[in-house]
Amino acid sequence: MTAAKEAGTTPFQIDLRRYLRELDENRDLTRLICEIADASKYIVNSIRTGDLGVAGTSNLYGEDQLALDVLSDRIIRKRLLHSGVVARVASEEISEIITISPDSRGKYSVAYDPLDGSSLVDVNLAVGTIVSIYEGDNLLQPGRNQVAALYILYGPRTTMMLSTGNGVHEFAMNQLMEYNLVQENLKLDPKGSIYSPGGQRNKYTPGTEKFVSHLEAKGSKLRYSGGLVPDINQILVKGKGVFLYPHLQDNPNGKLRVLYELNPMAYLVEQAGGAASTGKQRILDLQPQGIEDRAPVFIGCKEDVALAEKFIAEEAK
Ligand code: AFP
Repeated sequence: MTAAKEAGTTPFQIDLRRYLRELDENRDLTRLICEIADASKYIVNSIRTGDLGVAGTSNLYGEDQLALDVLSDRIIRKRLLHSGVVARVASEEISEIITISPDSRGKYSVAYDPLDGSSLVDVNLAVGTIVSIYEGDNLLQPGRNQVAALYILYGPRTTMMLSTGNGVHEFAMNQLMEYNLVQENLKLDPKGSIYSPGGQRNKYTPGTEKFVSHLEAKGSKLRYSGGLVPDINQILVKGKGVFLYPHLQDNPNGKLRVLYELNPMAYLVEQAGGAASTGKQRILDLQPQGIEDRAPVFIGCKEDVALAEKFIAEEAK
């Protein structure tokens, strides 16, 4: 039975904290997730009204940081610092892992992208916060060891997609800026009918080109916003589709970051019955070498991802 049904209420009446309590989640993990949820209230406000300019600094990838990137990072980091349950953090906006508590017993480590897709804020498209959570202090371990992952999508509505390893559940921010359950246990169909292709098409390798041509030939609809969070959210909520940011002829690792983007998204999509692959191996089995690692990705409905892997294996022959 679902937590919503056990409580004898409609899903809309269950808030995030209560939902996690009813799922019998660890109290410290619940605290951590709720701290991130609280931080997102301030990020929403910054996105709505904040400075759209550059901060004059760059991140570990050498990309210009926007004032909003820096502010969102500070908002989340401060919450994690004072939560009392965090050992280490890594942010896409800072160049090293920060130790918050040297004693990691019973604590969590968090990798996060505070404002993914921030270059879309000036054109008023949707952006998001992505979070990956591990027990202990090791952030350089395979993503299959995550104990929770979530993203928050700042679109026309603010929603959160969360998994603590028991399915993936959607919450929406209400007028009091609290998250209430919208739907539990989202599931992906085996095959999708939308596709989100990242990277320049004329740089695709033959296997990826064949995969995308196949999707087009079967009538899949193109849905690509330039923001990973809204693109993955569309696939999860509609229950069908595949997102790719593949290896390119001049860039074997694609663009997206393993710790901050791929692992948490792969965890959520697998929890919904989907798959996430580099084209050659499961994303969640990658052993990160450093916080800056990138990898190609094919993520979404299981059969679509398997087909991409098949075409990519054939290109190697
Ligand atoms: P920014 O954070 O630099 O805007 O990048 C967003 C992102 O990492 C991810 O959210 C998108 O899926 C991807 O980049 C889009 O990349 P392209 O601009 O190359 O399509």
